[in-house]
Amino acid sequence: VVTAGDVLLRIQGSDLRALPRLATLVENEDPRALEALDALFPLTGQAQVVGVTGPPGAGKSTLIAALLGHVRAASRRVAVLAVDPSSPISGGAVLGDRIRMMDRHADDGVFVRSMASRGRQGGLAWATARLVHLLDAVGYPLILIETVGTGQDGTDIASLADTVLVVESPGLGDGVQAIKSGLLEVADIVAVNKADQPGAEDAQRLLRASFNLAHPSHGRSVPILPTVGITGSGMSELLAAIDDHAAWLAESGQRAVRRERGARAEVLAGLRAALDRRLEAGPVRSPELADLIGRVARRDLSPRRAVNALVVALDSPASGRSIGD
Ligand SMILES: Nc1nc2c(ncn2[C@@H]2O[C@H](COP(=O)(O)OP(=O)(O)OP(=O)(O)O)[C@@H](O)[C@H]2O)c(=O)[nH]1
Ligand SMILES: [Mg+2]
Repeated sequence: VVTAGDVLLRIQGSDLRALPRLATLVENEDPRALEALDALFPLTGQAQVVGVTGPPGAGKSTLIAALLGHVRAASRRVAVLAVDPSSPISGGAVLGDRIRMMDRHADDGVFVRSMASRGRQGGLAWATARLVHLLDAVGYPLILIETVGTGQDGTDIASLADTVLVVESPGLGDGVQAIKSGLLEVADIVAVNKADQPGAEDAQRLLRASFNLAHPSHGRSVPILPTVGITGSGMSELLAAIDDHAAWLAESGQRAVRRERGARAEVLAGLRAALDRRLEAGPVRSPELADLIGRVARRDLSPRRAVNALVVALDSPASGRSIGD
């Protein structure tokens, strides 16, 4: 088993051979790996985390594979996580396949991992956040996360990422899917992919108009860039837009705002999951809870008031040690 100390030593020696194994252990929520991650956490916060999202089949995986080519050509290291890759709807190729097609699998400046969101609750698997922290801690300066953009996932990716790249493609005659999905509200950059196909210019115009109408931008205009994932056309502009956004986040103070939002979302999601796990694990031994349950059973207290009393206890200053002791 890899200990936090082992990992730190190896990382300081630039030895990342333990990384895939540690990533698997973290993904499987191995207790010792999670402790290693806790120890590594202070090293995080250096990476630019880019959430790549958009409708099924828009070309996210293809685009990421093409973008990797440019990132590596600039000798930059990059990690890619794909959550629930290849939706059954589009039948698109999984990200790993795309990257192998580009013959980059042997390149140790690239770390690629696909994660299924099987059995995990809360839209985008919050397990992804842990892998992001791991990759950040071991020094990947750029981390791309592919996820199909629907409802909850869109909001989660916006909490997790510093930069949200929404990948759109010319619609099948029914307008632009991202406008309907509400994804544009979280977009920092929009790629209109499949720009080789008819309707791409219309899609760009439609998107531009939609941004002019709404969407808080904090004084920044959202770039809308044509791309062709299958040829790599538009990739240098896309990478430049990602770098520009990173610089803007730092200058505008928005990075701190986003990090705060992300920390809050992750802690609250973790709290919900931990509560669920704890409640499923068996009877709660707390005398306060037993007392409340007894009162509900005797019709002395309504279930709603019992729950309220428990939730209020979370705010009590007298509830014991502070967290992290
Ligand atoms: N013509 C054209 N086809 C493209 C382009 N980019 C991707 N495709 C094709 O679109 C299909 C879907 O591409 P993927 O990269 O798998 O799309 P995705 O968004 O990752 O799909 P899911 O992960 O399943 O949601 C594939 O057949 C790609 O070859 C492009 O720029 N132009
Ligand atoms: Mg994909």
